Amino acid sequence: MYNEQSIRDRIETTYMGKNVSYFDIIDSTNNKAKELARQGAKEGHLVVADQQQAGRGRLGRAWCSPSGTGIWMSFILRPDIEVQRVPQVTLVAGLSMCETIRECTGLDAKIKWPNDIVVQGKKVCGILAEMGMQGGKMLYVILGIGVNVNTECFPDELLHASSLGRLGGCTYGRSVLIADFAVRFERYYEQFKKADYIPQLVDKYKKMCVTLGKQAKLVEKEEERIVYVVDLLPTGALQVINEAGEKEEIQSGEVSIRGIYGYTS
Ligand code: BT5
Repeated sequence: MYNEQSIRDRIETTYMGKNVSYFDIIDSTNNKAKELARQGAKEGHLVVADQQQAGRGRLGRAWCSPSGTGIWMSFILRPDIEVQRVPQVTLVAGLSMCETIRECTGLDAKIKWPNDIVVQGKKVCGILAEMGMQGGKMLYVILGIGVNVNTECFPDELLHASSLGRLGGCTYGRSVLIADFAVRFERYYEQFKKADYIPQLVDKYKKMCVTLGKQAKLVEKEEERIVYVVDLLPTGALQVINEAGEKEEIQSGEVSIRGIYGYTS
């Protein structure tokens, strides 16, 4: 059973996911969350759909969101932080979801900077944070998360996609995963808002991140180049050494990063 009640019944947080709007079919949970945010929905409000007809990734890319198989959800956040810190919300969510997947499935989940969770080199989750501004002031952040939970088949073009069910060899409860995520995310998000905790969160993120300490392919628009990934900076940017031996900072949102031999390695 997967519906508003099954999700509500399991959520044990103070405010994250306490209000749930559930839909059998929707265009995109991020769109619905934006609409609700503009109407004044509170921080932590959660929009969930069983199926998305126009699920989105970054830079307008499509997100495959069939019915009965995955978690397609968006949280409304209203953090009182500087706009430059908003991309860090993606990292906090990635850390939380990586822990959730490990805890609920036992699978060896890793984070592929900035917004993918991978298991055995396959993408099982993607995160899309979008911001709403008015008159130079940030009104809300929509944190959209897609997890392939029990998906059996993917379109041929999604070479790097897989699901927890396929990799774990069993079926997992979507409401259980959402509830576990909400607790972890609420805790880390509260810490994240108090800037003192950033070094601790960055340390935890680094331990689960597959992107660090190796060569990688940076894909920027049409251009590809090889860099060595040195570190994750407290700002959430990646520090790399380019082919000329110079240090550069790579901000999320601008680029995709790939392994040289495969999706992550
Ligand atoms: C992401 O973008 O990975 C962010 C995905 C966020 C989806 C959630 S679902 C709930 C909420 N509502 C929305 O409309 N969106 C959010 P990006 O890094 O740009 O990756 C997109 C790429 O991943 C696509 O171009 C495909 O190559 C691949 N892809 C598409 N669907 C996938 C899937 N179900 N599993 C794995 N990979 C997929």
